Amino acid sequence: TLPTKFPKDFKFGTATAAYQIEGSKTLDGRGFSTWDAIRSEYGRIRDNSNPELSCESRLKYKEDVELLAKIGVTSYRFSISWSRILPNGTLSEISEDGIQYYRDLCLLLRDNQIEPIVTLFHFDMPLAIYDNGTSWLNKQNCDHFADFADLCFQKFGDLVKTWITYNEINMQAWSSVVKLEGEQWLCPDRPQIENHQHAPYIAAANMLIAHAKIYRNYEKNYKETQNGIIGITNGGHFCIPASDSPEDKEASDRALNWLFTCTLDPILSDSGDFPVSMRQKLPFLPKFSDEEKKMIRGSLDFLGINYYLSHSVRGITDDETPNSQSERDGSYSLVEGKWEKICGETWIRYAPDGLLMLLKYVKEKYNNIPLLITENGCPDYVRKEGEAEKTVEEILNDKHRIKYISGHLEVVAKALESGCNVIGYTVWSLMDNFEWDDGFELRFGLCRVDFDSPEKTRTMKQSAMFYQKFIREFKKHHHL
Ligand code: GCO
Repeated sequence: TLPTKFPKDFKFGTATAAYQIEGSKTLDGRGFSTWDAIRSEYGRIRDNSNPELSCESRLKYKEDVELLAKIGVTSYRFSISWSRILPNGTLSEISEDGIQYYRDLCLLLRDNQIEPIVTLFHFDMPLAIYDNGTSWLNKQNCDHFADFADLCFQKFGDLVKTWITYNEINMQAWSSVVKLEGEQWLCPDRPQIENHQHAPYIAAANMLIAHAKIYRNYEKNYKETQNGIIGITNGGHFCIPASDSPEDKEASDRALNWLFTCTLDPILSDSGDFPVSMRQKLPFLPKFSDEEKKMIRGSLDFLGINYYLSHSVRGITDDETPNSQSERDGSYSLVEGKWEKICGETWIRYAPDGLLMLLKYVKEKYNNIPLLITENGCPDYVRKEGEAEKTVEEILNDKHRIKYISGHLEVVAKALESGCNVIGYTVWSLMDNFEWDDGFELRFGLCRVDFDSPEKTRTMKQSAMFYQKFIREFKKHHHL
């Protein structure tokens, strides 16, 4: 009965991102992106996989749309590669072939009654402009991004009605620190940032301004004729106090501000600013002008959330070192052991209870803004030391993923019952793909990709069949 609990217009989809699936890195006159550079450095990607290896979805997109249609999804979230459209990152050169590719993809989706949900930035910045400055720390890049978005509205706006400016704006901001500390080789001429600790906040502020510019541009010039909606996706790092003690509660609230609400409060809270607890602790936080605040506040039609796990948080004493590097500004520690490691030795935890709390939190805090779950899913089982390698047959029989997905769907149904404004659920990912620093070690696909075969053969795992059946029942119930 679970599938019948979702309203008729609920979006059931899967997601991918351009750099993770496309391959064909020079086709269409595509320019290189930051991730081409990262991958070409031996040792940077955990499995040292061949930088050319990919799903080749740029060439096999027809087959992929067939797969989507077979599973029966009503929406497909993918991203447009900025440098496939603008090889230099700027309007100085426009690839008509790149534009044609994404139009063809959208048209094919339309023929199959699948709604495109398009992410404009999913971590792959054109290398040409990254070198220029330092990623999002350079305000000029925000203007280039706004130009790119405008071009996308012009070229695809007749076919695309649901846009996402940034994927995981919070995580993108955080990783700019790592980039500065560990990746100087990528930006030898980087401007002197006084203190590396400041970088994520400067990046976050710049990205929020770019997002708002894009939103206001759409509102003014495209909304009336195209009638689409614009959202932003945040990584859904929910935080739960490790105990009832006031110290843990305080630390957990603060952690949530750092990890989650930081990039949303300026858009969705009345203050139009970063959370107060951050302003108090970080006097150097960038300040928004009144004009910027006005532009940012309310610049959102729906909120996208990627949800994979929650954190159990405890407070620490002043002389204790937090246990997690990236969270050092927050002065708190994350506690292990509360949730099941459903897919073996990975960072994923099975915490659907956290998703329910997160959905309720967003409902209360942000006035029940429409919320799209833009990603949720888990990788194939990762064996512990000494455990035997899984056979292909075992990989295809992915019971743990069915448990993971159905557990979260149950929670979404509960959230709907209690009045949360969830408009859709998206599985990460349609198929196994390039998992950033983890290379091909973590495979999140509903469909297996045989990367060793020249055809990169796709095979539906049991979870794909589960999702297919689920959506079929949902459609049947609503006579779709
Ligand atoms: C991210 C993404 C995806 C990942 C997925 C699994 O958060 O990095 O949006 O690109 O592949 O989250 O880690």
